[in-house]
Amino acid sequence: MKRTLIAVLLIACLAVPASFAQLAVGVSGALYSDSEVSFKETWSRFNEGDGIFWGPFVELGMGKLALGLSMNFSMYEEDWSAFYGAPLMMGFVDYDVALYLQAHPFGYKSFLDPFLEIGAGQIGKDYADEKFDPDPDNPLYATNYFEAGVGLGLNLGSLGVFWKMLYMFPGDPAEATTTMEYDFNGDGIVDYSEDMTYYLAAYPLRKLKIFLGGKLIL
Ligand SMILES: [Ca+2]
Ligand SMILES: [Ca+2]
Repeated sequence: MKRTLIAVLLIACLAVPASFAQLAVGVSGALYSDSEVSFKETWSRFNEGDGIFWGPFVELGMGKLALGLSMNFSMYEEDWSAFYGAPLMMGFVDYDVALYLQAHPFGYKSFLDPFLEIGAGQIGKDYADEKFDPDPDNPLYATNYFEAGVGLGLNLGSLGVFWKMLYMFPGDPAEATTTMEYDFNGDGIVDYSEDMTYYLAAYPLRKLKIFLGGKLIL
């Protein structure tokens, strides 16, 4: 989640001097696919609600540019009864965090608002409950990616809705850091510790993600 922290700081730094900028907050749902999905099919999959990642986003509109940070999540349970030897449903969360830049040729608040977007993010999976998580500092699977695509928004004053479709491309493998502790003489006191960095198992990256969302321009 270091990436998320950097993204938040970046937006905060940019927000301070940009007094002409417009801050927007909103909620979006994302669906993932390996082939292009029509608007009609997108709408029906959102209505079924299956496999949609929901979450908040914040955007900073600056004339014809906007900088955004989105976080989308999907919570679900897996049946671990066979593995555990007793009935057990284990909760997991899949997440997708992205930092992106948009170009709005008609302006960020225009009524008809087509836009282009590029960005970078991480998608991954972890235990939903830290209590059961053997490694709370790191996800189970994660994949870094780049994204690029198009969108269309409709804005009525301070309220807006939008659709966007982004292609995702794999980036550098996601790293995790964990502290290894060694007690050489078995007296219960750690004699040596070091941070170990390793690559996480990859989260399967789909070709496309399609968003529907709404925002409030503050
Ligand atoms: Ca974890
Ligand atoms: Ca020792």
